[in-house]
Amino acid sequence: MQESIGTLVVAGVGLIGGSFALGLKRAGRVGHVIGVGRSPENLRRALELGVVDEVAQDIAAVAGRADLVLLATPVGQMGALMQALSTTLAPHAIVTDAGSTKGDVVALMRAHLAPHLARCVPAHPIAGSDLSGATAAQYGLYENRKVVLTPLAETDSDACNTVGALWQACGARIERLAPLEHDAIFAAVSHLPHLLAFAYVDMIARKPNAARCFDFAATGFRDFTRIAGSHPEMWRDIALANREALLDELATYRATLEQLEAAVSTGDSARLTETFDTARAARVAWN
Ligand code: TYR
Repeated sequence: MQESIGTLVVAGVGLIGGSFALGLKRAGRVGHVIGVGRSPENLRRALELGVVDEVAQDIAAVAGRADLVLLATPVGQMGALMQALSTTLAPHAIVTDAGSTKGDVVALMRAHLAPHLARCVPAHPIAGSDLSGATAAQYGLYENRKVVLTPLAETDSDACNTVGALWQACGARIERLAPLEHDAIFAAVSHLPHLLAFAYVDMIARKPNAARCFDFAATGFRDFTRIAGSHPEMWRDIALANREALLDELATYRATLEQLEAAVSTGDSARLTETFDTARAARVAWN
């Protein structure tokens, strides 16, 4: 297992990839960071801010120098990146990712990096915010956050432990899950609420009196909708990548809403109280 790495290639130098690079730099665990991305403007800022030491627009041009590649783009771009990597990667190089979905990333690794699976470590840092881009990157983002690893049967323990150690150097705690369980859990506690927040704000924005509504919206609105300010492309890709689990959660949520709708319409106060009591107790216990 390596405690530190020579050259890190980060594809997607945003909040997540940028904060990983910064965390490793502060911990003295990385020698050189190459940032790869589609936006020259974002890469320029990443360089200026010292998040990366060098930039490139084409991952194939720099992947051969990588000891570790972190894919931190929206998951919809990861297949093409893996394909571009596959021919140039050094045999020892580790490939990991920061995608919010894991079943699709595992399948993409199998499809594009078949000869390299021993060095593939699918991962999901449970951290972030509604902010995005290199300017949002920060040193302490992963302090006391969970990072879930979903290694393949083929992943060697050296690669897995190295990735774990690097996240720990950023302050994170390592957990392991099977990809299927991972995707079911995050459909419920992350992907569904993001979809709901987007749907709800979209609904309000389309009202004829939207401006008046936003004018009077206050704390409850802010708390419920912060995540509707998240990166649209990232969340589109997550919704499509985890579609089955997300559809299950949506169906359950719809049924729950319909029950509440019936309770409101029939004036079933016992039903409303029961739902609110259960929810409140669970939420208070979680906090
Ligand atoms: N969007 C979440 C927030 O604003 C952060 C997050 C997003 C965490 C995606 C994990 C993840 O997969 O709090």
